[in-house]
Amino acid sequence: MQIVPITFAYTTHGRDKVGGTGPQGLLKRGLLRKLEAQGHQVLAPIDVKLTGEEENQYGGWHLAARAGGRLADTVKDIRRQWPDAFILGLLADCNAVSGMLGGLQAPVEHVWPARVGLVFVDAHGDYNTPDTSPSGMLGGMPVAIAAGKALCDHRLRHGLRYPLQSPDIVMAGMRDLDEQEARAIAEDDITLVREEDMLEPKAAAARLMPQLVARQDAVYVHVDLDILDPQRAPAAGLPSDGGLSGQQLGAFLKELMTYPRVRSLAVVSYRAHDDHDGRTGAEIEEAILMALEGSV
Ligand SMILES: [Mn+2]
Repeated sequence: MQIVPITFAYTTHGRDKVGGTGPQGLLKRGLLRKLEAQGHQVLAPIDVKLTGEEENQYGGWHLAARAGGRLADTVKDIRRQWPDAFILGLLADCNAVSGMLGGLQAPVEHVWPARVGLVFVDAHGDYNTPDTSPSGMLGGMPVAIAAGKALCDHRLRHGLRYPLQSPDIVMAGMRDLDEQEARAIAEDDITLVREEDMLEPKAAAARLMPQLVARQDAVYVHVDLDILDPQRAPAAGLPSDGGLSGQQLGAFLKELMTYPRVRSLAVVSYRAHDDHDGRTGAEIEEAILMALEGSV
C-alpha cells in the first residue's frame, strides 16, 4: 500500500508541546522504515507547518484553529496528488480531528464534498460541549465540534465545511465518560463499543463498521493513545485506569482496516519527551504495525 505520513505538532499550548512531541518521537524510532519492511511504499513524511508569525499570534484556540486549517489543506493536497494513497497521521492531540476530516471531505475531483465518517478510538468521549463540560477543556470537545454541536460556527471546525451526523460517527473505548457526555452520546444515537468489547475485534468491528462505511466515500480512524493501559504506556495521553495493550489495540485496528473506504488512520497524544525508557513508543509502534500489516 502507498502510505503518505503526515506529522502535526500543534496543540493549544504551541508547537512541540505535550503530545506535539509524539510525531517526531515516532519517526525517530524508525516507524516508517518498519512499515517499508512490511512491504508498504512509504513516501516522505509531510510536516504541517505554520509560519513563525502565525505561530506567535495570541491565543491557544486561535493557534489550534489555524493549524487545523493548515492540516485540512495538507490532507486535501495529498488526495489531489496521490488519490489512492493511505494517509497515516502522526498528530499532536484530538483537536486535529476536524482538520483531518475537513481534508478528507474537501472536494477534489468533483464539485461536491466527499461523505466522511469517523471511527473515534479514545479512553474518553471528547463529546462535551461548553455546556456539559465539567472542565471546560477544549480537548474534551473535538468530536462534538466535528458533529456541529459545540462551537459549530467557530473557526475551530477548521476546513470541515459540513458537520458530521450521528450515523457518520462510531466510537470505541470510552472507559472514562462524563455523565452528561454519556447521556449525549446515547441521545444522539451514536454507535459505541466499550473497551472490553474491543478484545473481540471481529465482533466489535461488525457492530461498528458496515453501516458506517455504507454511507461514506472515506472513513477516518482516529486513535487517542490514552486508549492504552497507562501501566504499559505511561506517556500516552491523559492516563486513566484500565486500557489495552499495543497488541490488543493493533488487533482491533487491523480488523477495521479490512473494511472498504477506510482511507486514513491517525494516532495522537504520545508525549515522547516523557517516554524515557521508550516503553510507550514500543506499544504504539506495535499497534500501528499490526494495524497495517494486512493491508500491503
Ligand atoms: Mn481524546
